[in-house]
Amino acid sequence: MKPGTFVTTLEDAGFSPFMGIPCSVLKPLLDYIADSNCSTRNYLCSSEGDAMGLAAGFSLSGRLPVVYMQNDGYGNAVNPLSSLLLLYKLPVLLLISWRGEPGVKDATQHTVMGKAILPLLDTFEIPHIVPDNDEGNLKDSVAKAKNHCTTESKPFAFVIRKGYFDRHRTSISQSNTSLNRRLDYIRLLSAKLQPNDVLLGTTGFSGREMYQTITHKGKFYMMGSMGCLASLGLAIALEQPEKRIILLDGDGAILMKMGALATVGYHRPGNLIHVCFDNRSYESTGGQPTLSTTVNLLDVAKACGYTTVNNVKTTGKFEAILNNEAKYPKPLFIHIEISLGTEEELTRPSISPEEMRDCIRAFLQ
Ligand SMILES: Cc1ncc(C[n+]2csc(CCOP(=O)(O)OP(=O)(O)O)c2C)c(N)n1
Repeated sequence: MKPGTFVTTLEDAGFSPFMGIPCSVLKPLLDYIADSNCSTRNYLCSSEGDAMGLAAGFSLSGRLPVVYMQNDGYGNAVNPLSSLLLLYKLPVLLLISWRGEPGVKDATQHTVMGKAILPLLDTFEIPHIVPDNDEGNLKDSVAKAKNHCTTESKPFAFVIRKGYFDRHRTSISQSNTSLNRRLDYIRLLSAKLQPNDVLLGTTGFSGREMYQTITHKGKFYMMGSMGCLASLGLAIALEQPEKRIILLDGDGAILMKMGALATVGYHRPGNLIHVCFDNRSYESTGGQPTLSTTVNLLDVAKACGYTTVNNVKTTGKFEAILNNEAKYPKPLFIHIEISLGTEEELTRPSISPEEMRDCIRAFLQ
């Protein structure tokens, strides 16, 4: 399906504006919406729950908003969906990508939600359609969605399969190429690791690059649960005070669950180093912009109670911090500004989540 046809069909039926969190399946759609020829307004936000709150406000103002998300993000949307949109009967159109569809090859982290998404929509009594490529059928489906939203005053969902959208000719990704890439920092860190260090990587490219590049035993790639790395790392830091716990996080992930920084600041583990790779983008879903362009994450970490915060724009400065790391009281937040770009051959771990769990558990004993 051409993303332009899709958006125009929705707009013609009165659906707009758009808001949400990206998924690579929706990349062509988001590339199209970012295109200057597209009249639809897209509101950036921090999480799928945040997007649902926005949608409720637009709905109260008489609009028919569209919230896009990955099916994993449906988990974040559930609370405002149930106790705001469904409770007050506020219509919204949900565009949910179907990662982990049973029988379709996909990354492991989508297995549970891949099976659950349609039954979950049924449980919430949200009618849903899995659209095919036919433009006539799309018009009928959009009319059905519009009719449900206006007569029942309730949400309706489109569940979008992998490969549904054709590519759009221009891509959102833009980068500040004067900066180093994340991989340069990960390689540097690899050379400075101590045998007892615990290295935890987030959803997205940070975790994947770390897992592929670094052979250190005490590593763990938290491949799903976007935004939970600080909480996970905090508990390990509190339980393992003799080890250095190093978190490799992304700006999009931190923004999604920014409250976790307050939890870290409150408990103040003396052995936690929290690295934020800030490329101002959701790079792993196609380079869509995050809110980090207008958020000073360094100030946020400081206000949340991190003992030391540092901004880094060069590998030289990062190296200097690592060489004198004992001088920086923890928790230490290192905000690294990076350019876009990763390895062409970036793989996903070949071991299962349970094997990964067993490796890190054994290391932590
Ligand atoms: C709850 C949830 N919403 C959306 C996604 C899809 N997703 C996977 S990685 C990612 C981008 C992460 O952005 P960032 O933390 O900035 O890291 P980068 O991609 O730049 O490495 C997104 C949106 C997800 N996995 N989980």
